[in-house]
Amino acid sequence: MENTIKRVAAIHDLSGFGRSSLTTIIPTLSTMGIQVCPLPTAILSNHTGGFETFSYVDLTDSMEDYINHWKHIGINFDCIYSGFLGSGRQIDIVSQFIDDFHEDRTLVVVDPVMGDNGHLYASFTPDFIPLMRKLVAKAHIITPNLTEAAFLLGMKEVPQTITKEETIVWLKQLAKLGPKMVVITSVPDSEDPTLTGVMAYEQESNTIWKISYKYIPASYPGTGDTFASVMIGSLLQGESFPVALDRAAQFISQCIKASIGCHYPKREGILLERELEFLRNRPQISDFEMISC
Ligand code: PXL
Repeated sequence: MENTIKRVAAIHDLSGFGRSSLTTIIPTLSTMGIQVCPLPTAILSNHTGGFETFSYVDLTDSMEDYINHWKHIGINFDCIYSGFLGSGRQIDIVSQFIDDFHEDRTLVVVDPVMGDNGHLYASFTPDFIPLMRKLVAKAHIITPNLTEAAFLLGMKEVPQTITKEETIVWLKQLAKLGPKMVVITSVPDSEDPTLTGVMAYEQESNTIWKISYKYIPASYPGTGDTFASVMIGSLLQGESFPVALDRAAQFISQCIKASIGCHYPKREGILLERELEFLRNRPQISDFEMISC
């Protein structure tokens, strides 16, 4: 029988505690029947969102040798998915990796992990932002949160609220950096404070997609990694772009609902282990909005 398992190169850090990056990406994509090949960028004792201290081993110097062995054994990928990068030099390494491993069928997803809630994460300085801007130019899809989108657009301050019309302008400006599809996660709904959502732009069809779900006043680190993983898993399973976004948004919303009533520190992340089984079946598609522009 032919091997039909799709394969993803996941270029992210390994944080030992807190449910982010590789510790959420691997179980999420594996549950969806996708093989994950990690290319670790750094090893941390725990992620940097909400913990005062962390140990940090930068793996920049080992990445090129690691990649050369992948070239030697001749593996190829259905998707290249990068996230948290530990140094400016890693941007060049990932950029070269995309050039070397990209084939016609390869989906390139760059999650420009840099910050959240208006601030850069502790391990980044502002000079990283223009470097990340160069990397997003190589992606088919980028998945910034509102903070990362603002930084990529060169803003110094991140607005607390944003209208649908302003988000559409941001999405189109981000697409001008190079990616064909731009997804902004965690966009508050300026017309209805009970809702939050994801807005996306597909350049080829000039279409905006808006997926809304009930706003729950809780923020957990690592949800961006889970969101992008479910989106990628769905696309590799053959779903359309809006359905992949809808599945990812529904899953995050469900995980937050499952976690919020349990009393533990939010910095430990969503209770992914409890919800993973729901990724095995395709949920009903919810009402998403399509805006042709
Ligand atoms: O989930 C994003 C992320 C990835 N990697 C590290 C992080 C964070 C967010 O806090 O600290 C190390």
